[in-house]
Amino acid sequence: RMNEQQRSMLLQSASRFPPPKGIKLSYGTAGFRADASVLQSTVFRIGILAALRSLKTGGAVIGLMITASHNKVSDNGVKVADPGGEMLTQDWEPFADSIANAPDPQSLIQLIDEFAKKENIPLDGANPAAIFLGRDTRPSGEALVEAAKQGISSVIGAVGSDMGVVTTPQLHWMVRARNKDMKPSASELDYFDQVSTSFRCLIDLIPKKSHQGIGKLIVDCANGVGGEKLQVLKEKLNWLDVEIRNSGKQGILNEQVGADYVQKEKVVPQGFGPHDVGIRCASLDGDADRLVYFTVISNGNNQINLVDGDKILSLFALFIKDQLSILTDDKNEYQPRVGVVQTAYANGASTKYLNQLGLQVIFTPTGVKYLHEKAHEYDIGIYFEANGHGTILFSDQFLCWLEDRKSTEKGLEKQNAAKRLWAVSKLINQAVGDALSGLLLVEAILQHMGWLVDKWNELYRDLPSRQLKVKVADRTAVVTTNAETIIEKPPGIQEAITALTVKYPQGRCFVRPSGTEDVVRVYAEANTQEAADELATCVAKLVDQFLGFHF
Ligand code: G16
Repeated sequence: RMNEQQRSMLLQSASRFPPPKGIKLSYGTAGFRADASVLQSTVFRIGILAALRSLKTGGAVIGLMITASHNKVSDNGVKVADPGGEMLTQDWEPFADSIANAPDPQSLIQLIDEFAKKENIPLDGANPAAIFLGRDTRPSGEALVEAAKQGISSVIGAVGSDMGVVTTPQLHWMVRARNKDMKPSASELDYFDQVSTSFRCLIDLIPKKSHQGIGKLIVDCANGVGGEKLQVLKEKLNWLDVEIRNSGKQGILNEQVGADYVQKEKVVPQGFGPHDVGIRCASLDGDADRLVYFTVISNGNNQINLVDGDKILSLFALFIKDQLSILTDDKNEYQPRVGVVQTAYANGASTKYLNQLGLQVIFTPTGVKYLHEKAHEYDIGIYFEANGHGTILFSDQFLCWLEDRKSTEKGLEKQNAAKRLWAVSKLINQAVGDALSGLLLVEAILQHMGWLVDKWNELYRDLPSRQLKVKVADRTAVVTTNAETIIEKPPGIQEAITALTVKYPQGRCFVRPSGTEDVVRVYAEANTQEAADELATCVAKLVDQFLGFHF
């Protein structure tokens, strides 16, 4: 049972953070997200949750990140990182939901008390709890971090360490580094050291013959935190051939810039235009956990060739497969299992390509929490959402085997392949999708292959697709199944969508409620752009008929 001192501390602090009236918040695809003005009490309460999670996991460091990632600048949100750096365990989401919506301090404390009992969480003040806090560049971030700190310090023994303005993946990395890799400092500096060292290692291992220039890279940083951090890497790597744009000095966060905009609208971000034709360009999102590439089409009226998350996944898969085939053959006792994880948004052509590479492709619902979990089932699990969020996970068993290989392999080729895979495991974020380390890996692989961006883009040709958003009265009315490809509720709509879809050659279409914005998303794919556009528009109208504001 909670002791009296703890109870009165919680009561006192909770009364300073009343929940907003008439608003129901829910834990979505990646934590809570809403207009920043209504989030104080939610963030305060998630501060408490993070402290409880740390107590539950024997004092491991938990991460609490204030960000609304790709959403507009007036929104904000909170993501929680578990001890391994991954997203908060899904079993705790219902508790997060219930405390976020508790109407008053008394009911909040009752919920905490009951949950602590059920989960056997010691609330007697005898145990330490540690939380790393971070935030993106949103103006509302500072005050929300303060609210989170108040939540943390109302749990006796809990200590929050403020990491300041960081990318979301940096915070997840630090949490993991502290808990799993036992790095005593686990600071941002360590992050920069590790990614730049492993990047350099990959570059040093490039065979001389493919060592040719691949030209300059321009990065759109969504006017977010990524700009400042990429600048650090640029200086550390003495990397002259990268130009940083939309770094946030002017311009509004995520407004007509960034990975979400570029991937969904398929047009150039602000600050890009005809003068960039032929140059390799990339876009990060607001908290730098997503990455896409593109090139500007000449005379194309701001159109782009999009190189999305699926293509990044394909490039990574190809490289990993190549290195593994140098390293192993049928005679090897140990055959590492490689798995690829995608969602329904994956372009059909990418799945076909990955299958042709002989890789096993698995589908999960949208949200890194699902993809990450699935990828963990493999020795090498590669996951990417089409929107550019993804990474490569390596199992402990595989890394042990690899470590041994690095030194015991006789042939230089094999030794180098082992070293490359090792460097990839150090470079690419093991906790969550990370635009900065992902970008460095793309750059290293392109240099290794001696590939220009067009060559990469031609790995396969995307089926034309279109994504739309529809505002509806209540998006929770849409319930999906089968990795979000089929609508179960409301009745009738799925039949109507299917009837439309079969009219289009290579047609595929699905509808799901967003877990980060108050909209329903429509995705359509077909053999021509006109057909994909038409299918998406027709289905968006259907969604409006079934669920729109028709009072
Ligand atoms: C978050 C999640 C992603 C997800 C995206 C969109 O991204 O981390 O896994 O794909 O939301 O989700 P939804 O379609 O449900 O709105 P971010 O970059 O916004 O944190």
